[in-house]
Amino acid sequence: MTSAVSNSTTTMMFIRPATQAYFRQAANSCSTIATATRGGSRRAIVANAPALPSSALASVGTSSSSSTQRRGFADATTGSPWEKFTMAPPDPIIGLTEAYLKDDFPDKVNVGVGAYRDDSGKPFVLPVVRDAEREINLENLDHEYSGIAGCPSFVDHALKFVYGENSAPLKEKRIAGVQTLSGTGGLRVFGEVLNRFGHKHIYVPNPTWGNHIPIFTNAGLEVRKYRYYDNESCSLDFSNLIDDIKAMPEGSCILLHACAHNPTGMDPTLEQWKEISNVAMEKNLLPFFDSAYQGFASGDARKDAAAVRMFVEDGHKIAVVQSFSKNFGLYGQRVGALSVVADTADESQRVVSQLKVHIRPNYSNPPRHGARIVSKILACPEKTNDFVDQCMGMANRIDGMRTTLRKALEDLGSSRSWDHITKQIGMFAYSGMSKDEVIALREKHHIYCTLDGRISMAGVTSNNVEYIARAIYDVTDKK
Ligand code: PLA
Repeated sequence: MTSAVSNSTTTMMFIRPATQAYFRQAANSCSTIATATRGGSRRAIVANAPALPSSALASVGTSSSSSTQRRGFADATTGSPWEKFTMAPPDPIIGLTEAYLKDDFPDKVNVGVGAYRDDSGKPFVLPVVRDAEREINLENLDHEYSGIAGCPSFVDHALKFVYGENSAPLKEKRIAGVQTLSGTGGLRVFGEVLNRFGHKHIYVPNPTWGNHIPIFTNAGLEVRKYRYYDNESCSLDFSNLIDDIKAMPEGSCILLHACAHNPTGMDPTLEQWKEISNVAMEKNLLPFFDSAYQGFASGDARKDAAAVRMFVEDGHKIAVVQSFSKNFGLYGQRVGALSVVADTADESQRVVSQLKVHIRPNYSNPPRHGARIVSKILACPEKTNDFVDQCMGMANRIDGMRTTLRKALEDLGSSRSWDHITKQIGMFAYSGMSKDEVIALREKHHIYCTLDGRISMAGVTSNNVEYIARAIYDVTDKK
């Protein structure tokens, strides 16, 4: 068997706004290397590079008490400690929004970052979120610190949301849960905890959300990839996925997207999840679910949690990180949770204590407001129903746009097949466009999507879908 389980490269593409040359340079660059002089020796700082070794961190930590090291860091001629810092590349996803905002073309389109827009292209605040906020405002709450593990009632609701009210380990108080700085913060905390408790590597799907790689690298883990997607057939590469899982060292941690895989929009079927669960059990793997789109994917939160719940029922001691950015539309409020299924209630308390050890020196404790909103909604059956309807409304609008975009491309007479656009689910269409086509889309038509051809369907509206289809047709068929 030839396994593609491989060490990741941490190369990340980047884009810059202004000129064609800029875009070309971005597309061709794998990393940006800057050099800094520190303590007399030159070090290479690579964009999205692995975390500094602990010896280097130690010297950073002590530099403030050492005038020699301070002098070594400063430039000899100007004396500025920052002289040698070169401009880092923009983030491959968030950097697109920055470039889009600078573009003054009237029909520009941002389908880069996965942030939901209503059909008029505006950011959408769920009405039930507005209601909850109004009630919270009337309560005249204070702004005291939260606990390190966050708001306990939020954590309770978050766990029920993903594991289900009737989850056995939940009832037996065997699930260790903490509030986190949204999904990203939970991923980072758990990455650090894995590293602290002896894991040297983590497996992520290829492809995966780009930020997974620097998150885990910075947490001290080597990021390895398992095969996930077949670009030829635009579908799940299931047999190679299973082969790669079988080739993983016993006990490895494997990151799985709970639903609406980012960027491909292709999830395993329930039968395929079962097979993954069985193989993971044979290899004694630690399944770690990134659940960033629960409810947002199919419109049904229970359905979107099916894989997580199946793995728990199969007896895996999984970990789950939840984001409430997309489903509740609380992007900037940074609402998330991290949880771990333990053997006993006592063990789960010990796990929480260790999670707190990592959170405290990191960001001390999480923000309150967004967690209060989610708690308020999930504590009230009526509000929960409103949430379900409104979340379904977002999922349905995206689904409708998938059909419209595909049809528009077909009506234009595109020579390519676009049926994967409607086969995929969740926020993104993994279009299959090449890097050059994506760049042409941006340069000629002011449409911003990521260099891997991922289109955020959440930014496609009745007003821009025709324009997007014509532009895609132009860069893929006409060239
Ligand atoms: N996990 C996955 C799979 C994600 O797609 C995202 C967000 C996160 C975690 C983190 O979300 P949070 O920290 O806001 O909870 N991905 C977005 C945004 C939607 C981003 O890149 O930050 C994306 O455009 O891919």
